[in-house]
Amino acid sequence: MSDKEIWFETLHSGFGQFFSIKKTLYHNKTDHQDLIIFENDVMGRVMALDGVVQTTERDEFIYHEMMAHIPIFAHGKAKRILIIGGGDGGMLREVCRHQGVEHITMVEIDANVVEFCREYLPHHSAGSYEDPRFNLVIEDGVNFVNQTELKFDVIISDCTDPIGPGESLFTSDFYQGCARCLNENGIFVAQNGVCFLQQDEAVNSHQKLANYFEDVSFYQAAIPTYYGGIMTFAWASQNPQLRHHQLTTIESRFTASGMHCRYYNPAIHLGSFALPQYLQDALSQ
Ligand code: AG3
Repeated sequence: MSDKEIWFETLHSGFGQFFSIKKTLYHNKTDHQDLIIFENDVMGRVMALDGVVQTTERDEFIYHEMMAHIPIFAHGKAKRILIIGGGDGGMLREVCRHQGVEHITMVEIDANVVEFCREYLPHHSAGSYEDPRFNLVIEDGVNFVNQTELKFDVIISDCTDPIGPGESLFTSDFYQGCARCLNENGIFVAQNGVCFLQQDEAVNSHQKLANYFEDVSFYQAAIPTYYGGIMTFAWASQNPQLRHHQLTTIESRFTASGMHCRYYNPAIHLGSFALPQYLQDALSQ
């Protein structure tokens, strides 16, 4: 390893992770951020934006399955899905697996992320850009949700952390726009960082979302490359029942879908809403 170039993540100063670069496939500044895609012996291809790992070939399935299938199975009849961000294509791939979904819009601010991930991370999108239900919009997510006339059943905010272009996707403006373009029984989910290291992010999102949604909470999964423990996903809807399904309800929806996942299953679905006490305490202060 010693003769290979080492890439250090810079998200949390003073505590982090590194990757050895077997080969750099792409590295350049886009109009919005610094984009690197490289090959690593352990994690496969790795994509980072502004020094923060966004996705790796080896563990991306955990994140994408959890953000797509939890809200879609909880909803039960989701036909129209909005993905905000998602430029690597992994979220689109998982959403496309739902045959009941009729329309998918993805709003990504950075066309270059889409272009180079299609080229260098082909297993992420896995052909889903060709899906006839799919519509790509290159635009700022905040503008889109505040201006569109379209309505959605599920909104998935597959964003970066609230630094750089991702910052606006953690604002009241964005949450209000999302509440505005959700149908009745609609569900909003968003990545909210690793709560052990980024607890303020969860607390802030919780406070802001509560101004626009009746039911606001989080669910969680451990994703190895988002180091520091579990990642929390914000959950917001006007209907608290959507977060409290019986196992049998989710099981029958999952069975009917004919899907088999690598991380998600109905027991994980229910269990992922259990949150550590330190997070519950922080949220209730
Ligand atoms: N975007 C979320 C990356 C979060 C990184 N944050 C962290 N490690 N705390 C993932 C994009 C995948 N489609």
